[in-house]
Amino acid sequence: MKDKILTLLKAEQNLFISGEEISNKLKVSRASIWKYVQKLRDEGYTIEATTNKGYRLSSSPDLLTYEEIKDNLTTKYIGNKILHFDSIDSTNNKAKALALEGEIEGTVIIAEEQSCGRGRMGRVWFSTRGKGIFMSIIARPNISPERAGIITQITAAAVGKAIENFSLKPSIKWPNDIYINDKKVCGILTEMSCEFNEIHHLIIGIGLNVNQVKEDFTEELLSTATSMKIELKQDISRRGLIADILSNFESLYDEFILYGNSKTGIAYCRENSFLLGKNVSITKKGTSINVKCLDISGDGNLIVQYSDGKIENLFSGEVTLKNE
Ligand code: BT5
Repeated sequence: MKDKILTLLKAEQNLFISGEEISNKLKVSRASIWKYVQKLRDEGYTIEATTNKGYRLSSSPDLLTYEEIKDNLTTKYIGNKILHFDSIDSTNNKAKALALEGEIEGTVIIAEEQSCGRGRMGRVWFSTRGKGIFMSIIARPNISPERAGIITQITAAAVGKAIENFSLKPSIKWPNDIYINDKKVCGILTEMSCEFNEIHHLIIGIGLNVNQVKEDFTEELLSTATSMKIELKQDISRRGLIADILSNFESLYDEFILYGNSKTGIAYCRENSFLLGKNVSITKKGTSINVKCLDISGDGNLIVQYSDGKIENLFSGEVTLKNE
């Protein structure tokens, strides 16, 4: 009911709507309307109330609820259902639990804050309240598990393209990081549940630093992390950005899943790669080995060359630049 009242208030675009009209349209008592208006105010909406005129929405908080995102959303199925949490351990954990219960493809879990945001291999993703994007998409691609790496590349391209709209220059550090001016602005955590040759579900977790200022980062992260606001020196609407990411993702994902074509996403990752042409060190079975990054394959693998000239396609892994 709260969301329905909000929709009516938004539809009036800064004009008053009487309590009677809301009550008639939604078949709800005037007392209940007042109660829901209070709840909306607690969430940060500014709603004026006058005895003669009724209610008027004068401002909305920068919240990543479906109600706030839907006006910008142009997707067909990705984000048709958005579950928004004020605080959660990890959006990937929640998405995984829901996927196991049968949640459909395209559902997106978003949180304002994560208490246990995760990176790869048990690492922590630092999630400042209300300032970043912390979200997970549930996907059920009908592809073999070895091709799942392409989805991480497609996601990186979707986020990269959305960042570019702000005249920033993102570069993608294979397989799952996005950098701006040599600092990490986004990390992607793709987790898969599969059996033999079949994927049950993929959880695509995206952590993007949007409106953090330097003081929001820990001392340790300050030298390696950045946010779009730090780079751009202005606040950014997280709603519009999320809608862009989801829309970019849907078109690249559809191209791949429906037509087997991953060229656009991979080409973007190649053209905006942080690694290609560079000498890096990779970790294999706990040992560091120096290699040169040659290319990204059509399957989203990193093609590297060892010092003895041998060339190999890496499916996943840790890559460290020589000076990191
Ligand atoms: C990643 O792991 O970069 C994947 C991060 C995915 C986070 C999203 S948020 C929504 C969803 N729910 C989750 O629980 N996770 C996903 P990795 O490549 O392992 O990098 C982790 C490393 O990045 C850490 O060890 C830090 O060095 C650094 N880091 C942590 N928080 C950061 C931040 N906010 N900005 C930049 N770097 C960060």
